[in-house]
Amino acid sequence: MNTIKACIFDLDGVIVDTAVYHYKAWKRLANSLGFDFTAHENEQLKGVSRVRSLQLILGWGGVVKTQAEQDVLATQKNEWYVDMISHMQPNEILPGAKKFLDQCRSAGLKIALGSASKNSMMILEKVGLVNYFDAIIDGNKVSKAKPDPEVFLKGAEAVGIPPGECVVFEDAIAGIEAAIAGGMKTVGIGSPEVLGDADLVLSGLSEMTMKKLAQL
Ligand code: B16
Ligand code: MG
Repeated sequence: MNTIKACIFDLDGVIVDTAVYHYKAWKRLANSLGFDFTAHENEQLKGVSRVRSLQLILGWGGVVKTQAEQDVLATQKNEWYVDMISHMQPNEILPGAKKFLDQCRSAGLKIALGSASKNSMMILEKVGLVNYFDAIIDGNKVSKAKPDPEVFLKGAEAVGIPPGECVVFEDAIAGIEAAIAGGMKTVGIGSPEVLGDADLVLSGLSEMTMKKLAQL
C-alpha cells in the first residue's frame, strides 16, 4: 500500500473539456487579425497560460503586437471565452470524473485543484463541482506556469499533505513535468505516447479506481 492522502486535479482536459471553448475564442481572435491556425497547433495551447497562448498564436500568424495591444487582445479573447463557459452545464463534466471525486471523498482523501486557468472558479460553479474541493489553486494564485511545480506545491500545502503523498492528474506534458518536479505521483490523462513520463496513463478518469491509486 502506498500513502496517497491527496489528489490534485488539473481542470481543462481532466475534469471538463474547456479546450473546445478556448479554441473557438482563440480562433475568432486570430481570424479577426486576418489569419487562422490548425487544430494541431491548438494542441500546443493545452495547459499553457493565457498570455503565453497569445504569444504562440501571434507567432503562428507572423503578427507583431506591442504589450499594450497584447493586453487588449487577451482581454477580448477572455470575454468571448467567458461568454461561452457561462453557459456550461453539469453534463459537461468528463466521464468518470464525478464518480472518482466521490470515491476520493468517501476514502477520506484531500482534494485540490491545480489549474493554469484564471476562470476555474466559474467553471466549477457552473458544472456544480466547487464543493468537492478542499483547496483551489489556479492561475490567480501562482506566479510561475507549469512545468514549474508551484501550482501543485501550493495545492499540497493548502490541504496540508506532503508532496510525496499527493498524486496529480494531468492531461498536459508540462503539467506532468511540474508534478514530477514537485515530487508527486502522476497520472496522465490522454495518450501514453505523449504522457509516457507519468506513473500511469489513462484515457480518462472513468478508468481510475482506488485499487490503481493504491498501486501507484
Ligand atoms: P484562462 P488547465 C488551462 O487550463 C488551459 O488548458 C489552457 O488552454 C488555458 O490557456 C489556461 O488554462 C489559462 O486559462 O485563460 O481561463 O486563464 O489545463 O491548466 O486547467
Ligand atoms: Mg489541462
